[in-house]
Amino acid sequence: MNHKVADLKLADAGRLRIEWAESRMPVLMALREKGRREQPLKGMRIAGCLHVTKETAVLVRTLIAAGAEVSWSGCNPLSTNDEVAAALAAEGISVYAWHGLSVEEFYWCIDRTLDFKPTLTLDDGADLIFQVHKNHQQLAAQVIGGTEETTTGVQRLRAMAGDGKLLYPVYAVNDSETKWDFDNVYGTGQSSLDGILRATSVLLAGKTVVVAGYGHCGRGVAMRAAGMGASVIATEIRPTQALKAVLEGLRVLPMDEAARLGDIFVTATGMKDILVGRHFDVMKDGAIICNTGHYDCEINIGDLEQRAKSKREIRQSNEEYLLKDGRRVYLLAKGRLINLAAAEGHPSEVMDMSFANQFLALCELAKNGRKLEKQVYALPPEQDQELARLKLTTMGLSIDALSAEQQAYLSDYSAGT
Ligand code: RBV
Repeated sequence: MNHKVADLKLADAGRLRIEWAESRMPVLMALREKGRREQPLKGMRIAGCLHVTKETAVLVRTLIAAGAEVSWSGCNPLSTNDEVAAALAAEGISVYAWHGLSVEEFYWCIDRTLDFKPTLTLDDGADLIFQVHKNHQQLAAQVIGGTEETTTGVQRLRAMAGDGKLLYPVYAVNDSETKWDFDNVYGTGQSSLDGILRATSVLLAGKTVVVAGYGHCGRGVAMRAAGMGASVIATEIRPTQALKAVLEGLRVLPMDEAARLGDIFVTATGMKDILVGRHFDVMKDGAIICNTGHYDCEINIGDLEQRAKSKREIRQSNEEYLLKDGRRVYLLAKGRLINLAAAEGHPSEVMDMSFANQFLALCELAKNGRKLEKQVYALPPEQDQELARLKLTTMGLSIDALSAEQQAYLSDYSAGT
């Protein structure tokens, strides 16, 4: 058997979800048709470790249409959509993923995808590529290259390349403008609020939302929370980011002060120990806490457990911690990324561009990967312009172009007042 999923009977429901996503991902679908004709991934074996969602399924089907063999695992214990996993397995695709697997099972699934000796790897958070480097180094020689989807993964792979430890080249898909400037901002903004609302159903208007980290993801969450009528406080460590938040009209405070004021806390930093014991000690009764960063280290759950008298699951993805002094704190999705654990991840329309970048990066590796150094590479910026243009076209939008005279003006240093 080439798969392990929760329940194959969910396949029909999963197929419908995937079809729905396909109807919202025109750029990737156009690349699929081109790939079907040109077979750029023929002969490639791709091991993927990325949230098993309806959007990911569209990517997987596209890779196969372009000639690849694929074996897949999820990249987070709580992000797999079991219906989608069942649909992929029923299509004969090798997939090892189910919602709620343990950490041991998580690595077991990754190992199964490595059994078929990939020539390309695809990561979101770098767990698969680390597993190759840690436990399966003998596989690295035949891997032409890899791709990485997210900020946290790219950061770690750069550190690894800096130490000379990276065994094959990696494309940092996250660093493409058509990824980080859209997926990270609008994707995270909407899907994180989606997760919070599905897990709580609270009214956002009038709430104080504390967003930890004013990077692209934090900015997206802050913008959307403000749009729903919340007053938003940002916490930061970089002076320039803090200034941007202030000039966007947000309050900026250290977390030690914000902790007393927030009704809802969202961590989006990529750093550990953002919410710790001393913060839980001063939070309001009823405070809601969640994380949208890649790893579940931003909220120190051990500190919360220590302060709790009891806990119960009050609704799906929502645990009530009754603290010793009688206050209640609500932890969503066990501190794992709220948008994928409690909702469906980013909407298809924005993943359309992220996964178009993934697809093109893998095609480029299949063609020219052997010529690359063992480094982390960015995709060419022209690709962003092409993808954005294609996206605009599919939205029925057209834009202006410079005339020949205007082009000349760009490099005319004699022009002035
Ligand atoms: N992400 N994928 C989805 N719907 O498949 N939603 C979010 C989806 C990715 C996103 O690109 C981000 O970089 C990563 O999840 C964080 O793990």
